[in-house]
Amino acid sequence: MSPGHEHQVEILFGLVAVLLTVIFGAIFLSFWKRVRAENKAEEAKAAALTHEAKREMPTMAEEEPVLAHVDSTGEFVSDIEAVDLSEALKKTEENLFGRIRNLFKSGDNNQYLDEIEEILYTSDLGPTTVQRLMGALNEKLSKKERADYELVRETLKEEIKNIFAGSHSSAPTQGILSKINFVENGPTVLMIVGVNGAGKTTSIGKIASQLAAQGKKVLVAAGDTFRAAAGGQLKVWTDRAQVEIYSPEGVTDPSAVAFDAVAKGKAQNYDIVIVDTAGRLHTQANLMEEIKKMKRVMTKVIPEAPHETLIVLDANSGQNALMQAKEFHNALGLTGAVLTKMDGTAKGGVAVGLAQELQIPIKLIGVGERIQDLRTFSAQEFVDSLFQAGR
Ligand SMILES: Nc1nc2c(ncn2[C@@H]2O[C@H](COP(=O)(O)OP(=O)(O)OP(=O)(O)O)[C@@H](O)[C@H]2O)c(=O)[nH]1
Ligand SMILES: [Mg+2]
Repeated sequence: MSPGHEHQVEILFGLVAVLLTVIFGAIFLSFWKRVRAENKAEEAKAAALTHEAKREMPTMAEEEPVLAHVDSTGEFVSDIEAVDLSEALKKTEENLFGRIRNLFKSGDNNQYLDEIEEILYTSDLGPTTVQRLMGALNEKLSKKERADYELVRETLKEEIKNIFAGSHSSAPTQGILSKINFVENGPTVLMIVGVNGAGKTTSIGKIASQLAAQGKKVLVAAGDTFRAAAGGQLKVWTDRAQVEIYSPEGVTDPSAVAFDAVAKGKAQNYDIVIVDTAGRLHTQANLMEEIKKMKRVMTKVIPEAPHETLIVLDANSGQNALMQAKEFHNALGLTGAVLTKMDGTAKGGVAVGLAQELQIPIKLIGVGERIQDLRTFSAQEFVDSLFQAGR
């Protein structure tokens, strides 16, 4: 081969090598891009699922061993850590009386009553309650006495006690059973209602656990057929409480679940049937009709059922809680309230507003996310702890 030809062959080889490099490079690049796009899609899908799961499943307290006993009065007592009510009410006390205390420290005692009124109006008691408390200060204290913080405080305390006396018994509570209309020839049916996220399912878990600790045979009905993750969440709670759950697969009608659960409770001699319901706003007319129907169908199995219709109210919702209770009461005829998230809220004063304006007894209070964080409500203890909290 002549040197000219050799050179041509070299050039040809060179060109083929460059071409092959370009082709392989392009193939590799497109392959890499595809893998990267697929990875990104997977990541986006995973993120969306996590988001969905978070939306569906509210945060739940980590499972803890339940170490508790029932004391001589029948009260459920946690052995892990006793919940100190005055500790839980500290922020509420600060919001109510802390500001009044500061006012007295500031000195200008001519303006006290006007300013006290303003403070009370902004502390979730509700206008009717504020008027009643101001009336007591005006009537019971002379002008001179009104400049004495201790006398003002005592007068407010007495009047708040009087408000509770209208709808709450002053007898010491004897455990959770003393708070429900328990029928010996059961089952006793409890229906739990309220707006989204108020703490219904959590409270049901806590209630079920206390009733089970009293030796009662408890069935919890998964009547929230609306939210996809509701059944699973309730199952976690019934497992913790070690009680039975009634959660039929594929049943989407909450009335059917309520009816069947009460029938099962009756047929299988359960002491208590607790019916969970989906959260709803009192303004959602169709959902309010649905819950009325749920209540109605239970009477077909047991004419007196439900023996208790309890509204769960988030204390943080302040004045809104009063509105919710009024509307649910109009629709369903409530027998009591469970006030949740009293731990750490500054709006615990809503308890006084509820007693004044609704005359519906607060039966239980939630003071945390754990299974043992539920207390029977005693007006006496509440008022004492509230006034103790600022000491
Ligand atoms: N700190 C505190 N958190 C609570 C209390 N009760 C409930 N929670 C929390 O409130 C959130 C909502 O509770 P759920 O029991 O799911 O409320 P729900 O009313 O069943 O909600 P829906 O079924 O969506 O209507 C959860 O994160 C609970 O842990 C309480 O007493 N204190
Ligand atoms: Mg729920």
